Amino acid sequence: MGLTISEKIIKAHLVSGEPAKGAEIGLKIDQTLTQDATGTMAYLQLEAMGVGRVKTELSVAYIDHNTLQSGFENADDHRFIGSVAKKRGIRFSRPGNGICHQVHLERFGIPGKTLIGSDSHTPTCGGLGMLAIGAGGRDVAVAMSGGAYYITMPKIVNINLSGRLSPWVSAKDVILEVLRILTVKGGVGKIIEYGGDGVKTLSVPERATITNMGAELGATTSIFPSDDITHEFLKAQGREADFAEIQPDADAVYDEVIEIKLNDIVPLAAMPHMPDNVKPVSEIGKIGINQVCIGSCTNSSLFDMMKAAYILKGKKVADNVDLSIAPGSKQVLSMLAENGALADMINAGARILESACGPCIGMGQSPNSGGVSLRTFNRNFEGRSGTKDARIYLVSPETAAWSAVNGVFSDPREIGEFPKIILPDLFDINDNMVIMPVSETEAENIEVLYGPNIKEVPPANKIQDTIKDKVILKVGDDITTDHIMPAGAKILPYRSNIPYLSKFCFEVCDPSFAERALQNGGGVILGGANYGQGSSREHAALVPLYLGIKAVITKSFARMHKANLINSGILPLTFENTDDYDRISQGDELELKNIRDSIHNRDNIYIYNLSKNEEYTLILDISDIQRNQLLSI
Ligand code: MIC
Ligand code: SF4
Repeated sequence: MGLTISEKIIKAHLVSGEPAKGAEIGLKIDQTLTQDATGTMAYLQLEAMGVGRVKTELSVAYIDHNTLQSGFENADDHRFIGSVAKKRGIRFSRPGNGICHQVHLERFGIPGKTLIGSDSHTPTCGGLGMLAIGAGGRDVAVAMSGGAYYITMPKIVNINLSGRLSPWVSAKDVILEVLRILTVKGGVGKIIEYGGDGVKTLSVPERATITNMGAELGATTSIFPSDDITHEFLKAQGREADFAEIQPDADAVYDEVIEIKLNDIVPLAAMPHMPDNVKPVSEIGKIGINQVCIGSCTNSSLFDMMKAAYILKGKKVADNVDLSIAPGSKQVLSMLAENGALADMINAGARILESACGPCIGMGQSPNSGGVSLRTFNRNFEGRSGTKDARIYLVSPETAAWSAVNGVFSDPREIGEFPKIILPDLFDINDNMVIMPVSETEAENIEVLYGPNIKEVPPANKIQDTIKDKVILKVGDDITTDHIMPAGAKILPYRSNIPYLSKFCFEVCDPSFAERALQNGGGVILGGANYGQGSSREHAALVPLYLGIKAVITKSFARMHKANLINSGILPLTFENTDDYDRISQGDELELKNIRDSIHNRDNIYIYNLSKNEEYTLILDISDIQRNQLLSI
């Protein structure tokens, strides 16, 4: 039987288990990446592991999230990460060098290699034919120290692309179409592998837009073949030697095949407040808008920026619109400056932001009250922009730029003839914002520099045999890690300070939660389906741990959050019968007994609702390695 692309890479990196669907497998990790908002926790854990030098082929520490230095905290975090990087053999990408995923795609990703990153959009490098997976900071620290990365062998879904995109329809519309079909839960437990003739019509950055937003499907990762187009891209990045062709075997077997005709796709938008709430732009109508933001790891490549610049050239941003543009990397920004496109953007009235995550993570550009904001980003969760009642729409750079000029939601197909945008044979290559680590001997003289805001990582919970506690919070379906542990300019500087951060836990859903949890000495959280979707941030587990949460009971969990809960010693339990969710109310007193034995014997766990005098069955759906991990804390 032939192999898929993912199976080939998995086979070449397998260190434990058999890659049978649903079985646990351990993978050798070739490369890691971290960003600063999750990086401090990852490096604190790496330091605690006592690792001299990292064991990976390449590890890069990026500073791209917390770049607003309105106090000493972020600068201290940058300095801490930079000092660990220098000492431990990690490359350090300085603030301003760009968004981790865009820079990694340009400068470091290699087809056929494995990459894990402490950021959910790590699958961006799947656009290069790399098996790139998002993970919690602790898992990335383990990989840096030479340990395997464990996943449940996913199902492999083939999305067969045929035809070619119509003018003004873009890669963003492809992934929005996939989200419309599969929803934010549709990728859970799956790798999405793209194939078909249509693939040949998409450049590497376009493929990367598609794999990037596979994170919003909940997929383990997404991947494209590595072919002639990948070869051209790597050559233009001066990295021809990194090229390797990777195609699925002709008789590869997939668990599911989805056909998408590129010609049938039209400009789409994800409406507030979920990335799968997708509608054609033409159906949304010419509604008034207040803000447009172009950038983020989804849409900040040179190609995307050139399209936006073409639309803006010689025009003026509408008076009612605030347009900001953040090119994804120093390479993109400097090339826009050299070819004049940057001047076209500035002359049209765009506000140019530094090459970083910026508004995507609520670091500035929060919209006005009730504002309508069109963004080329990947997440439009409620409150993430920093303005709770703002309405965020996710669109392509073409739709964003054209709407900014018109002042209303506009379909870019109105523009007329599509320009020929020629990408360079050779990109500007200048890695002078990547600081190399020192040699092993010199490393002895390097001091790791902590700051006063960098506090310890709380030790994981020791699993008790009995939990008798209150349901301290009940929430619904699709709770994101942005609900559990919000981001934004005010809170992000405290990513290294769990006690301070804890004040904001679940602030979007229930501002009194943190205080109530502290007063009660913790408790149990009750959640709906796909609990913990979205980011990789382990803060969404470390903060509940700090607040004394012992178990989270849900209808189902998102992959990375579940792993982060286990790393923190918080039990991720699901209902055997999801209707039981409705039987439990916030405030009910629950009792779970014989927990350690049940974990050990792989038994179900029974839960008694002392307030309602009822009993329900819970499942702890985890691997043997995770069982041992929980029992050994
Ligand atoms: C995000 O897009 O939500 C983030 C910020 O990049 C997160 C990581 C974090 O919370 O620091 C992610 O996607 O993993
Ligand atoms: Fe940064 Fe936004 Fe991408 Fe997260 S999704 S890595 S915040 S640009």
